[in-house]
Amino acid sequence: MTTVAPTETRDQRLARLAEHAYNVRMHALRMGEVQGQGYVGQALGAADMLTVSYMDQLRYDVADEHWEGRDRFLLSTGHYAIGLYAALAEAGIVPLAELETYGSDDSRLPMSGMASDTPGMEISGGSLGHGLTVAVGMALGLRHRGLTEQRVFNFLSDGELDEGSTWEAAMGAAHHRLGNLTAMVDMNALQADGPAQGVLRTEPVLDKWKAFGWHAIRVDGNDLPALVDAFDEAREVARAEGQPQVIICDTRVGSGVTMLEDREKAHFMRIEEGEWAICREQLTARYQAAKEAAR
Ligand SMILES: Cc1ncc(C[n+]2csc(CCOP(=O)(O)OP(=O)(O)O)c2C)c(N)n1
Ligand SMILES: [Mg+2]
Repeated sequence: MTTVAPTETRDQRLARLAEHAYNVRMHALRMGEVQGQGYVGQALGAADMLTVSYMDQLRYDVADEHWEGRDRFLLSTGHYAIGLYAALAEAGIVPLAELETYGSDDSRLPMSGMASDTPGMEISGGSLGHGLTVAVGMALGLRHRGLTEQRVFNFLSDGELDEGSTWEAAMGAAHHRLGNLTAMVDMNALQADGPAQGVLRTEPVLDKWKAFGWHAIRVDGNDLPALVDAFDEAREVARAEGQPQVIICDTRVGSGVTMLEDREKAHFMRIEEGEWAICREQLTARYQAAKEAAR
């Protein structure tokens, strides 16, 4: 099942996605409030990438998470699980009411992504730098089994570009001509220890992926029209046999909520009790203003 409605105009498609992205951010705030803290900044920053993935690009069956014909979405970054749960809820794979259990004992939505716990969670992330290696194996496996229409998507963080295993996997994907593999990198310029480029300089990132044999695209990851174009371009390139694609997305931590966008210590945010309502108001105001401007 694909979520793209074939009769939609581009404007309708973008308006629909903008609403989904707003909802995804709301879901993330809802979960964040349950715990009073968490990786909320990453979830908001990656909300547009996750929205385009789940509400526009991926094929899946809401009623059957193990459907063989599905595209696989692998979240390398276990700590981004709150963002993925928000997208899974918007897609209807995780019930909305369940978001209230986020991070609690016996919840199917633990703070770090666990394949054993959550519907639609393909791998357990957390130990960074492993997602792309698993994605390469999965893409090879699909091809060997003759599942040539199915694609593997891997969501990576910029911190994972510091891991040697990521680049081994990148080399392997090009060597095996895995055209059914699409990576997306959340370049939020942040790591646990501070600004990403201060921890280890990885630029020029676009040139590096190209040199590794990938079809590489770089976009503003909070610009929905640009993101849609980038994903469409990757889909044009995608084949069971061919060139793997990477979409490098420059995002802003906390995107959509003004008071969180410039927060220091943004890797793991503590948000005070009275601030959640303000976060929601700011998100809604920004969304409504953009909607008006698009009229
Ligand atoms: C292999 C490995 N090394 C170190 C860590 C500890 N760690 C957890 S999050 C993180 C930051 C990684 O960068 P990124 O994912 O870009 O951080 P964010 O943008 O979420 O701040 C690190 C180093 C880990 N989880 N796995
Ligand atoms: Mg980062």
